[in-house]
Amino acid sequence: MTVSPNQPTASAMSELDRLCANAIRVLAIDAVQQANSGHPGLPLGMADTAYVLWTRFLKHNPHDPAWPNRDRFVLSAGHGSMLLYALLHLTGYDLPLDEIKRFRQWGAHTPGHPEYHYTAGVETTTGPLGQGVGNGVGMALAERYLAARFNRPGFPLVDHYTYVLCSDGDLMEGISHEACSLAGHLKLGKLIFLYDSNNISLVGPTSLAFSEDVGKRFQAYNWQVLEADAHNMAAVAQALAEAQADTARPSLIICHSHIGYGSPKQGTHKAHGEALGVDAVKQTKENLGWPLEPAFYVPGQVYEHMQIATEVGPQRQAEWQALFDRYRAALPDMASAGIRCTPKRCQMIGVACCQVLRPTLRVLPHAPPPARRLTPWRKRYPRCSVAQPIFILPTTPI
Ligand SMILES: Cc1ncc(C[n+]2csc(CCOP(=O)(O)OP(=O)(O)O)c2C)c(N)n1
Repeated sequence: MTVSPNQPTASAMSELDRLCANAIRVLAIDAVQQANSGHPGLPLGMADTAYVLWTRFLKHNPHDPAWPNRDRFVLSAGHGSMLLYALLHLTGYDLPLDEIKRFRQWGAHTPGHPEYHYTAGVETTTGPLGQGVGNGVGMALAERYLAARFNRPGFPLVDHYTYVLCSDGDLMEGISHEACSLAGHLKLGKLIFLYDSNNISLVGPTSLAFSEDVGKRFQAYNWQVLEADAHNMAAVAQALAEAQADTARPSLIICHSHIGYGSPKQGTHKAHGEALGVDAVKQTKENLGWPLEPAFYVPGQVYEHMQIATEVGPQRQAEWQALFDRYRAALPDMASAGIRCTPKRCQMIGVACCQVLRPTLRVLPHAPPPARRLTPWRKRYPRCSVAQPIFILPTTPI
């Protein structure tokens, strides 16, 4: 069967869409409950938004999670890791239901946060809030740099988006200011943030410690700022389409969500970071119109619908591979240099530290141009900054 990639339209969402989002919610609360550990609030709150992104916009291949031109998805609010594991499971990655049931258990492929390329399909999730924001900016910068270096007319070899799901805590952190300022300055138009704005943090409302106007702040950084009701799938899709369309500015989509959506703890910090409890899980399922038993129940039509990614993804990868084959035939030297630089073989570190920066720059042919690399004072005092992405070349044979 030939499958067209899902179009990023704001078409009406169906009951099936709602069912799929609720499947994400139920897997998250059952897994956290079984582990008696974890964070149900974010997956419950951002399930609708994440579902829209993953099924209508994200370019990914569950059968080959590391293919070079995939879109990147960074879960900066890594504490919501069950959101990501549920998405991976439901869209057909190598993450069976038994692994979901073993959330946060020793040896499981659902260890929780932070995580980096341990579970197939996890790009990176963070523990220290704000770090994923820096990672995302670094990844978008890497995309820009590699595109400038290797793309040629008719050969858009490097051409993907970087999506970051971040939370209030991420944007409170100082690193988010530095990283996002740079992203705006560099006009990283393929960088899209989904900001889970739920007004709740670890111990209470964000108003206890956070009162800035985040939208105005990002406008000042020269970002496009959009807003959407996180539970209105059509609105989220519309905002994502607008974000993609603005190629001159990174985009921040402020997603107004209810933490713990559907649970009796909705809208309170009690939904943030502990199992809901048996009664509250039951009540949540009732509110969502979900069967109470068995736990971890997912209707067949949810799998059927969400696993379309296993058909669309390989198709998109095959198209890219055909492009690369033509590129290799036309530009063999560039192609072999490019292979040494592919994200599969290289690791981009968004935040470089001074101990590794200078020696690394000496040996890496693919580091950014000197003007952005070391200004005169940085030559004397190189410091930590996302301005210095580093491509670590593979030690294994290519
Ligand atoms: C740098 C850093 N400081 C503190 C923490 C501890 N911490 C984990 S989650 C959290 C609150 C996060 O609140 P928010 O980002 O609003 O997430 P939500 O409650 O909406 O899920 C905190 C303070 C951390 N992970 N990293």
